[in-house]
Amino acid sequence: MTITRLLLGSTLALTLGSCAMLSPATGYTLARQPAGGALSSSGVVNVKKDGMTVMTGARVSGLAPNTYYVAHYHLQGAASKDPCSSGGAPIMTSALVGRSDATGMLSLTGSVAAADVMNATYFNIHTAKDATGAPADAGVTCTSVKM
Ligand SMILES: [Cu+2]
Repeated sequence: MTITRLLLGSTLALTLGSCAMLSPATGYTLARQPAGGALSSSGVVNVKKDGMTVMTGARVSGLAPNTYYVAHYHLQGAASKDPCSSGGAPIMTSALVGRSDATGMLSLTGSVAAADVMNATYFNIHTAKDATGAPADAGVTCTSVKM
């Protein structure tokens, strides 16, 4: 188990090393956020660094239909070492607001200054109160990220 983890770790480091030169997108799988209640959504986030900009695309299914959602990158919080449980502050310049379709599918895309999100440890999606993107909960789905 330990050996497998070490090997995985070095493979990841090599992959990230080559990514820095070629800057392809890094894909993450969204999982239910511990604070997220009963919704069991699934989805992916693609993060692409392009010079001074980070471009983000998220596709999530299994959400409530016709509902506004808001995504942010977050700084690490103190509540847990697990980023998605840490309760960290949202990075407001990274907010992406969108509305799910009638089947509960949500697509979000946007870009943010790389400097703004360089210390982010997770990306999550909250139910939003409305089109302004004010969060209505602590987050329904989340992934840790390495910027
Ligand atoms: Cu958030």
